Amino acid sequence: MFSLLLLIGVTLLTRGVVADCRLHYHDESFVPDIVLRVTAGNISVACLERYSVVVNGTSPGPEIRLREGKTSWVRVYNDMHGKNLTMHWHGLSMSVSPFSDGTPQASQWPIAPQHFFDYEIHPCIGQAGTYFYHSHVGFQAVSASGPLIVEDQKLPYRYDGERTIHLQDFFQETDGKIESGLTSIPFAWSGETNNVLVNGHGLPLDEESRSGSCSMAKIRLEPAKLYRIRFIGATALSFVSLGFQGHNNMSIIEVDGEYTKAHNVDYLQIGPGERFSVLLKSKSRRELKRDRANGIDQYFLQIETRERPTSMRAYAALIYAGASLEESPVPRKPPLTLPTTTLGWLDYKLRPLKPNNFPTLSEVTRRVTITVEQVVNNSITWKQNGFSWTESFPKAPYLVLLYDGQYSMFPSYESAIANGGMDNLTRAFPAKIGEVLEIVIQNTGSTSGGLDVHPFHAHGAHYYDIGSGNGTYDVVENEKLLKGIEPIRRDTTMLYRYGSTTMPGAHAGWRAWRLRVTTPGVWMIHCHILQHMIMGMQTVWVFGDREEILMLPYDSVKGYLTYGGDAYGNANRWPKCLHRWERD
Ligand SMILES: *[C@@H]1O[C@H](CO)[C@@H](O)[C@H](O)[C@H]1NC(C)=O
Ligand SMILES: *[C@@H]1O[C@H](CO)[C@@H](O)[C@H](O)[C@H]1NC(C)=O
Ligand SMILES: *[C@@H]1O[C@H](CO)[C@@H](O)[C@H](O)[C@H]1NC(C)=O
Ligand SMILES: *[C@@H]1O[C@H](CO)[C@@H](O)[C@H](O)[C@H]1NC(C)=O
Ligand SMILES: *[C@@H]1O[C@H](CO)[C@@H](O)[C@H](O)[C@H]1NC(C)=O
Ligand SMILES: *[C@@H]1O[C@H](CO)[C@@H](O)[C@H](O)[C@H]1NC(C)=O
Ligand SMILES: *[C@@H]1O[C@H](CO)[C@@H](O)[C@H](O)[C@H]1NC(C)=O
Ligand SMILES: [Cu+2]
Repeated sequence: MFSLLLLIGVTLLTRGVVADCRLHYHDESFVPDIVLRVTAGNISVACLERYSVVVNGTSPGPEIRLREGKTSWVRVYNDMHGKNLTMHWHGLSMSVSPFSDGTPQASQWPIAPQHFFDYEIHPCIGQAGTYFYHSHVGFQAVSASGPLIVEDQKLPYRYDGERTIHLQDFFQETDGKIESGLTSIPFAWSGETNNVLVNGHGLPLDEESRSGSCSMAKIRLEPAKLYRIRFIGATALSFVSLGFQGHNNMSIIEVDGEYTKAHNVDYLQIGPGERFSVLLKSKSRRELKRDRANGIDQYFLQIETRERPTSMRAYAALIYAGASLEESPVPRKPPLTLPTTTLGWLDYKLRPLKPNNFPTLSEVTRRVTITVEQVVNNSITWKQNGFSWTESFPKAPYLVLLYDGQYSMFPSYESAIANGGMDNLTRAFPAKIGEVLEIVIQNTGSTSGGLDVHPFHAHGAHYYDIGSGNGTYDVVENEKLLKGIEPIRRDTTMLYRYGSTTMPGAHAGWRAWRLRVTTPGVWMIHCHILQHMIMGMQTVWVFGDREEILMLPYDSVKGYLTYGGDAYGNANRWPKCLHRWERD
């Protein structure tokens, strides 16, 4: 139990949910449900050393499990010196815990070095699924991430066991060097990924660098079982295609935390930020016996990167009990032929397991187009409707500025409407509660004619993904493709490229979403490629009017409004935390 702290005891009624807003001292009597400790140091990955930010000493960090409909407190320690930190709960909507979303300069101050912060997380009923946590500062998420599973009260599919496959990139340069290169004049690229890691494991591509100190990931299976395999795209840059050798097709049952009707595929395409659960039937004893008689006793998960100058291939091993080889050599010849990028993969094909209140075109109140463009000169920046957003703008988080009465940072709705959706003074996209937005992300040729792919991710709420295509979005044509179907809700989907070059500024591919604006707050929509984020490919959305956003009494949020304020604990001080949900 926690000890109760004085003053504020207002109970708010938000959308039928009783949200609390009492301040509590989280002293020694308060026991967080989960504790994560973040440090920076040298780690050895895939036979290489790298100075990395890690959670609980490892990359990926430990898998954490929450329950839908239950409030959990996660205490995150920034044990680093000279580095800020936030933790983002990727895919969870954080609807009533606005200071817990983990976006620096949007919803909260970062956790200062040698401080800790207690995140209140309440996955609502219906949000069970596959997520991950990651730092939202600079390039830290390349290594500071881990699986986050929201367990079901009642499973809609039955299976015998589950496995998590957390995919990450490995860059040799440090975060600091990569960040400064991407933002300096002249521009310096991070380089390409050295490897794609599965659950932190990988073998170097060149044989000379391999040694006993690293190995590929082993995924252990028992025969004749149905497994739920949860794939997490926690890569920084890599967009991958992957498949299992020698196994039956996989059946997709969950995407980005929402259950779907089962859909069979023989490969997956996963961009940074996306998650998929599939059901996979393991081999029967008879099949294993037959294969062993033919000298096969292990199978590979084959992973290949796409849409980069060169394609990289990585493997993990599927191992059944009794396999003769424990250490898997890399196959001499790739066992699978994985397709090149399938443009529009699964668009219009997946269906929600339960009706999801998909808004029709006639319900759409406003269409906002985010036109993305790469501006190339001595520096390279990404712009949305002519503006970049990085952690250095604004000087304090929007939510903090608003609570602090700096209403000039409240985006002007009128100016935004006049300007295609964005208010150019605050660089924010405002929307009113109750609006149904159609958000179109429009790819364009860079000032030097280049094109790239971008996994677009939204915080705050899941959107209905209404597809993608070449050229310019055409609402009439797309409506034909949507006729009679109910698309699923996602939080990350790919903006493809339909060629590697085009004319500067030419419209060259789009992705579109519909969004019911229900949750007041400050939420980000951004490309999930970490390099692109640092280069400006982020936007901030302000949902609700001033009163709706500033729903908490000022006295109860004071500790959140300064960097290192009372809501943040340290060695000498317990934090004073706002409880929006009572703990069950
Ligand atoms: C992380 O490490 C701390 C101690 O260093 C431990 O108390 C905590 O349980 C660990 N968290 C998880 C999720 O394993
Ligand atoms: C980490 O490893 C790098 C490369 O091996 C080395 O240059 C550096 O000194 C090491 N740093 C620490 C803190 O051990
Ligand atoms: C940490 O964040 C604070 C507040 O935004 C900022 O003033 C400070 O420069 C940051 N520190 C580092 C090392 O980036
Ligand atoms: C596996 O999926 C592919 C298409 O994705 C299909 O052509 C093939 O028939 C499927 N095989 C089985 C055994 O379902
Ligand atoms: C290069 O482009 C950036 C982004 O548009 C701009 O801020 C900068 O002034 C440009 N520099 C030059 C030398 O043109
Ligand atoms: C900002 O938007 C206003 C319209 O609201 C427009 O008049 C002005 O030119 C814009 N400024 C810039 C720098 O884009
Ligand atoms: C996309 O459209 C452009 C312009 O019409 C065309 O040149 C290109 O071939 C198309 N790409 C694909 C993959 O359809
Ligand atoms: Cu991008």
